Amino acid sequence: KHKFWETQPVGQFKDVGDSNLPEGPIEPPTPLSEVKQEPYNLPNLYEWVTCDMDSEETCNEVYSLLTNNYVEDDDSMFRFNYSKEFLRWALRPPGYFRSWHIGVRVKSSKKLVAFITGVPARIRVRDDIVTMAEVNFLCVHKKLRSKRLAPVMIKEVTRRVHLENMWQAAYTAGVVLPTPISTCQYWHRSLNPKKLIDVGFSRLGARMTMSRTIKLYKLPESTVTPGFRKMELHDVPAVTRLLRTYLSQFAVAPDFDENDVEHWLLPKEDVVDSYLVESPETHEITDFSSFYTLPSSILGNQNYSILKAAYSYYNVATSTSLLQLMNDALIMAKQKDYDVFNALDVMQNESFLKELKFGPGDGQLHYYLYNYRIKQALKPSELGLVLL
Ligand code: NHW
Ligand code: EN5
Repeated sequence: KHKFWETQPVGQFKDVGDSNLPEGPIEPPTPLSEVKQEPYNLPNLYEWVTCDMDSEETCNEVYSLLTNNYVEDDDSMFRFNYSKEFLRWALRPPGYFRSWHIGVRVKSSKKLVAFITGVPARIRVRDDIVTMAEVNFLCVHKKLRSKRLAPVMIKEVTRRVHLENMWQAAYTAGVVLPTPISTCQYWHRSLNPKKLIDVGFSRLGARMTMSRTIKLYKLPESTVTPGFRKMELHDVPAVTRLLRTYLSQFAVAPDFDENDVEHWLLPKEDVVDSYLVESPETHEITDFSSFYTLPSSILGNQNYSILKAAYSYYNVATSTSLLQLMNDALIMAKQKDYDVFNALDVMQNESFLKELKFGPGDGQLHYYLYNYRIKQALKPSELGLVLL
């Protein structure tokens, strides 16, 4: 059934539930001298390239490959439309390797037809802090699908990760592969219900009129938590401390230091938004909320071409409830003209989803580790990791 994945060091379906297998790396590292020195073979018409995301031209080519060929929903009504600024941010975190930004071009025309990326990250699995690659943006042009190009891309990124002496990876996908460490549900909170219904993202509920629906999703004009403000550079140490303490409770979570927090969480217009609560009395940073911006192209609608979506990222509440904090995040997203606010049922998100009028979507997100076994699948609430 999975001719490629059966050959890889990942949890296999036949081993699900086998409690005799130990947690941890599936195979040991090999000496670097034994890592294949040459790239894997591609079909003859194609060549490997390393994509320089600093180059405006390369970034444009990656952007247009993904805009036209990346992830769609099950009914092909929407397609992710990561912005160029977002891609630059996602692919250039502290310690990134240019060699992990891998493209495939047609030799004759130089057209970019496939892409895969890794970025380094320290991920804690229970008590074990592991330096991993986060693999993302795997994309093969629609006209080159089902030719077994994806396994070659995955083997090539694996080889380049090994060359940096890293032996594990984390990735998410909407499809089931061998084998998820957890399966999460997408939830959606309408901010602009009229548009969402017009474009087929959501439907008018039974016995609901448009005006009742608009009223149902109305939010206050401004945030309610005293001391709620945008995060600034000088907040990095305090946010890092707050987040590290919070994430320590989850079975799988990033091990963020101050450099990581500055990169991943300092606000960047139309890429990542972060807010915090500074106590009006003590000036302590007590709460934190963030979301990233990932629009989707609306495929074949007369009136609209873009759906503006915010995705819940990392949130920590200590002085107020997570419910009130996330309500303020919804208010900010509404102020900034987002159409929908999306969240997974990870971390403590279940505590606010229903009350804040999120509804379950038709998509799931499966989390995976490469070359690291987990004894039993985790509950989404045991995951402290959000990938882009
Ligand atoms: S998930 C988003 C993936 N991208 C898309 O869905 C975009 C639209 N689709 C496409 O471009 C986020 C193509 O359909 C793709 C497959 C390229 C998906 N992950 O070439 P073939 C990520 O980027 C397996 C992993 O004929 P294709 C995470 C499939 O099961 N494997 O198919 C990426 C089959 O193998 P099997 C996937 O449709 C994580 C084989 O590919 C997959 O033309 C990557 C078929 O290949 C997916 N999303 O191209 C893994 N989709 O064994 C990283 C399909 O079942 C692992 N497949 O026969 C770690 C590496 C680093 C390790 C470091 C130590
Ligand atoms: C790697 N980092 O399916 C990511 N999205 O629910 C790759 N559905 O938007 C993995 N089909 O339910 C990506 N509206 C996997 C996800 C791929 C994209 C995807 C789903 C997630 C989605 C929407 C639109 C469905 C359109 C028809 C959806 C219902 C919203 C409704 C709002 C009101 C309250 C009830 C729910």
